[in-house]
Amino acid sequence: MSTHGLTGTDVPTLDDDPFGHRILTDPYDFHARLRDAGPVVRLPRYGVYAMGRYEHVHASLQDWKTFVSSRGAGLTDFKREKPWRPPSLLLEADPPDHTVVRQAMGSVISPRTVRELKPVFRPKAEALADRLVERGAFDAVTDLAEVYPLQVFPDAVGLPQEGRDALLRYGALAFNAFGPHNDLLDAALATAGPVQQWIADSCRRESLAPGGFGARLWEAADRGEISHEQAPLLVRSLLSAGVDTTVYGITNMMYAFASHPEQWERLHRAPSRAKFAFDEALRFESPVQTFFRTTAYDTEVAGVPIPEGSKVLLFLGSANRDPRHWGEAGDRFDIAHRAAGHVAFGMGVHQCVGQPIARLEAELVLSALAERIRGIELDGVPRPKLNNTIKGWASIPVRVTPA
Ligand code: OVM
Repeated sequence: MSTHGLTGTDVPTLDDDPFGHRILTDPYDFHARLRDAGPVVRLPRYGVYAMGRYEHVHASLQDWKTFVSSRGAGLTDFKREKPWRPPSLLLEADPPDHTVVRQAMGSVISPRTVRELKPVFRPKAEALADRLVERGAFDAVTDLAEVYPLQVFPDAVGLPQEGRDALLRYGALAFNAFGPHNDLLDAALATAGPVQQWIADSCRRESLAPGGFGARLWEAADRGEISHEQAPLLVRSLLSAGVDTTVYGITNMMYAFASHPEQWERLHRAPSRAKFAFDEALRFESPVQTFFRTTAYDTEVAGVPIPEGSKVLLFLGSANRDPRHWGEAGDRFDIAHRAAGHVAFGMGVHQCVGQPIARLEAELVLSALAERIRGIELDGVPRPKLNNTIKGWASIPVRVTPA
């Protein structure tokens, strides 16, 4: 670590590339160095500031007036550079605009919606669990985590059947696009044309089946809660944030258990703990690792000055293991941990609005498996899947013992 004077004050500086393959594959040593370097650190490679400690990540996420989202939640500053797509009305907006749109989305994804979806989602989780247990060995990513969300979510939105394979590719593109224009973003952009076209077509009113989330967003426009111009962009938010996030959430949860078989045994003895186990897995290996904010004016965090217009990279995955907050147990996966307060869904006005759906999917899958499976273990070497923002695995071979 070196320190360079910026405004006369020393700000710790790290030369690492947090979007390079090495750190994306295994970020945890870097996270520890980031937290130990100070509450605010400079990453000169990208000309940005970074925070990795729970206290300051948490506080910055809550402080939407200072750390704005309307200039982009990625490396691109929308005030200086053209975004790769029209900005999201939810993620890339501030109050008061954000508040209106968030309310409309919140009325469509309500606790009631989720109660109604449960009887639709549950049998599919149980049927999939039955098939996987019967096989005895399967890939927790390609046979489970990439399968279940796509069995339930696109139908709940009311999407056309044809072309749904675009969903995962669009998610990979959107999450890579928060990072720098590196090899990962280039690879996603190479096939982006038809993917973006399918997404745009699917957001139109005519494409969306009655009764689904998509149609209900258009109905919110009919009621005047949002405008008819805003409706397709809100549907786009569902498609951007609703698929990969849950795929990676279930993936990382299965990785945590497969690499901690003793935790699975405890879950098997008490499958009703699935809800808490999901939170602990999100804390332990957070799917969304980072988001940027931009400072709206000159500010100061823990005595460190940050000038107006600075991009600030918030390391959610690092905050979720910070020993200053979680103690030495922060690095351990333990389903008895009180993981409440983790920032894997964000915090503050932007905290994940789709959370009830993500929880429903993950809890149904996990409890169905926990009831049927006594033991789980790795049956091969997991292969990581690299993305500038979302952390997960391409393959996790597992072997299971039926109950
Ligand atoms: C959006 C959105 C929201 C959260 C995450 C995200 C691609 C996108 O509103 O489009 O990631």
